[in-house]
Amino acid sequence: MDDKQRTTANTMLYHLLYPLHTKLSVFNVFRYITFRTIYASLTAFLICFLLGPWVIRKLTEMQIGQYIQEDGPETHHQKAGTPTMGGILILFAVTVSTLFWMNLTNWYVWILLLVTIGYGAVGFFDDYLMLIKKRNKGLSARNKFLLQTVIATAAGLLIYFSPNFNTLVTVPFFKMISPDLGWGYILFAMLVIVGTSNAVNLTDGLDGLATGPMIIASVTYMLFAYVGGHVKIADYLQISYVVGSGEVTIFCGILAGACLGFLWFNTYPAQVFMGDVGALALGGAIGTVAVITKQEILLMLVGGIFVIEALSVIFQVGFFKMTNGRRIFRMAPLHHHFELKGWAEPKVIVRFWIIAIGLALISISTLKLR
Ligand code: 57M
Repeated sequence: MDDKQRTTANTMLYHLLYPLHTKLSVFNVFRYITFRTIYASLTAFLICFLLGPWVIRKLTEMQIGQYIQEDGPETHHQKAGTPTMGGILILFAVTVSTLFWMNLTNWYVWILLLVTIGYGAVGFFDDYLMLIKKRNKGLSARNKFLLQTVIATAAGLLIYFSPNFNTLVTVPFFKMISPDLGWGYILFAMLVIVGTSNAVNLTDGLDGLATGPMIIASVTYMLFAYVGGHVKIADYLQISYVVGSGEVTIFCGILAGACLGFLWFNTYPAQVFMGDVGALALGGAIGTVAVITKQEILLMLVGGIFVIEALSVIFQVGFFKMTNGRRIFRMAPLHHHFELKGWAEPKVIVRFWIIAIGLALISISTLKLR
């Protein structure tokens, strides 16, 4: 089955334009996942790029500016008042492009939107409370975790009950090992989604630091979704074939496009931050992509930067508590450590991007290396 056959697509644009294919054969291209991925990415990119200045102006007018923690690195104090909650724009671009270009009869499309918009709403609430309280604290960690868990469990259940979805877990580098988690898969999916969302959120502490690796991870999963959703290629590469997951390729392209458009404004020196509304949503989205494409564990490598940042916090906080105030790093998450060592902000950011690209390449090699 090739990508043309599988997508008796039901996108809005498809409905509008495909009937014309009898008159103009060029409209046949709407059936191809590859074609729709390219234009869906461009749509998301252009929405962020073109609406960015207007959104930044509106956020500034509404005084949606960042409160900076006093105990952070000094260089961050000058960032006070930078408009935040730019993630609203990312969410808008992702939703519009998804509705326009993706096959709306595909179950996975709705699960992806549920998590992305659901986590965006949790983040929005968190950012909003932060603005009302006029300090760098929004929802309590407990409430945030609770809401994230509810949404991720709903997604886990929906994925579990998706037609033809199996509960085997792919272990990178070990083709012969794929444990079947049965019902436990729902809990596993929940952990992947919640964990990734929080890890991306922790990473989002320097200009473009989360946006860059999000683009890299999305492009990497774009490839995995395409090959894993294509029965012949999946068979050839001996990876899990997930019926209908080819459509997720388009969603990954959309994530990458939206982040790229946002990065135009979020790159150093940032004109806007994404806020929790963006960070939680993007993390939840890529976590869900990893589950649906059955490349769950691989996300630890593809999103290695997010993992390293989260681990730095876990170790720092653990060590801090166990030793009554001693530290492993000058400050966690890890990017603060390098800042306090005197690295210029862009140097930390770009070096983290370079590592993310390296990790993505190693991840792609798992298609052959096992
Ligand atoms: C949110 N938020 C940024 C912006 C962004 C457990 C603990 C380690 C948690 C952690 C924490 O709260 N992390 C989550 C991190 C904040 O950015 C906002 O938050 C959104 C993402 N959620 O979109 O709206 C600041 O980050 C900077 N920033 C940029 N450019 C960007 O594009 O420069 C963000 C985006 C912004 C801006 O300055 O204000 C944040 O860092 O607050 N807590 C921490 O990270 C704190 N770490 C800490 O306390 N470490 C301790 C250990 C023992 C827990 C230690 O190592 O000693 C530090 N964070 C800050 N100051 N700001 C501590 C000091």
